Amino acid sequence: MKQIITAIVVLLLPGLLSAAEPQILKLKIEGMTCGMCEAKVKKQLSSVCVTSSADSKKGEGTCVPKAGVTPEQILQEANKTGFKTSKLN
Ligand SMILES: [Cu+2]
Repeated sequence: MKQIITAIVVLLLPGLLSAAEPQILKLKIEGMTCGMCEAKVKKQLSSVCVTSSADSKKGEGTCVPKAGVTPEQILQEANKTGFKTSKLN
């Protein structure tokens, strides 16, 4: 009986872990020069991301997508800011 339970846990574990861990999308954001630019990107991303970040020095950003949001939708939203955005991962 114990073996069966162990087998079930082992089988279910990868699925549970991937469901619990939100996938962070890494973005390349070109053209940001200051904190205002970062704020503009983050504000735009707030409609599609649970949390987001933007770093003008690195020219990068991150986004934890809201449920059901695709990476394409996030890029579309980010590109509305005028800063050319592409996926890093
Ligand atoms: Cu700026």
